[in-house]
Amino acid sequence: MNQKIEEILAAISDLRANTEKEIEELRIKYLGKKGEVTALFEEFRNVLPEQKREFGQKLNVLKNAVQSKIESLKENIAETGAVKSSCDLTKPGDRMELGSRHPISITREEIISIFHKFGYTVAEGPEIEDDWHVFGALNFPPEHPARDMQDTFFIHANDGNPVLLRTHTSSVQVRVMEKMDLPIRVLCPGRVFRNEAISARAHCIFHQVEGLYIDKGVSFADLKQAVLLFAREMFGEETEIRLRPSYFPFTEPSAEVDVSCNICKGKGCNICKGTGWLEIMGCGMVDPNVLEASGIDSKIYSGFAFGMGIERIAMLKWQVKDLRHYFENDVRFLRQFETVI
Ligand code: 2NL
Repeated sequence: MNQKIEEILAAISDLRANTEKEIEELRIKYLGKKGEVTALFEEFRNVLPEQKREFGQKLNVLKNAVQSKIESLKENIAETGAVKSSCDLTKPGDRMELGSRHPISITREEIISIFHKFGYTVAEGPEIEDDWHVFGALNFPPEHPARDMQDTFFIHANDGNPVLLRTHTSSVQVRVMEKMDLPIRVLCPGRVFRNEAISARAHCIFHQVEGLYIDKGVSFADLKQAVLLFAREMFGEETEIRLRPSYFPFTEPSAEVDVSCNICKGKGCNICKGTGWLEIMGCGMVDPNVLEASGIDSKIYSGFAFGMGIERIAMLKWQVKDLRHYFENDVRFLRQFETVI
């Protein structure tokens, strides 16, 4: 009996309960009709008369200890709604980390908002394309090197028709020309894919914005003016442009556009490699074959188109030296753009 009293006394200091139901279960375990303490009181009847005084005192101490433990568990629950914990609920919480826009998104939105003022809307289309929308409708001859495995990611062939990843967003403009009423003024932003070795200046996935304007009487002068206004909105009021003759299968004539270097103001620095000029895009008058391939009468309508790499525009704007920063998502790089928008 002595040993049992000691055991119960040792056990009660460690008793824990989270709910009133659990406390009631403990009360029944010790003090209920068939409880452990109640059983000891039953046993007390058989104790020798000379030992009754000693055991009587011990049993009363035990009963009081169990009762006061149960009372203190009840108080705990009434005070906090749960057992007191080591957590200080009055302390301020952890700060929520806010993300920032990616520089490619910031640049894409800026390009779109500039052309929005000139009346351009945005169109998007599939990244996985067929040969017709990427090459055929854009006046690429069957043996053109851009169709080569080395430049284009081919996925598989559908009844002999290649299925591939688009190498430019012109494919979306072809879809617009096939479906939409004229005149057309559209911007096509999106990811494009080229099978190139990754370096500081090239990546196999990059982002483009292409633009297309088709109406009666659209001229090369209109193209020059649109490009000049865009360059001044994007790079500053002082910016000058220069057009160099170039070649694309889908435009004739074609040109590459340079802007005056806004770092050295045209004097020549290491950003513009001493030339005072930076290339920003390619452009040209839409080849009549391209208009006809999408069912537009090239005797009545003419148009211009342009295309630019978003990574390149963002590199020029913020002097990013290595294209790979855009794809690595290193927060030390990304946090620098927190204050831009
Ligand atoms: C560049 C050059 C260019 C176009 C894209 C285009 C689209 C259609 C018809 C005609 Cl549907 N042209 N797009 C025209 C000239 C240049 O992109 O350097 N892109 C990064």
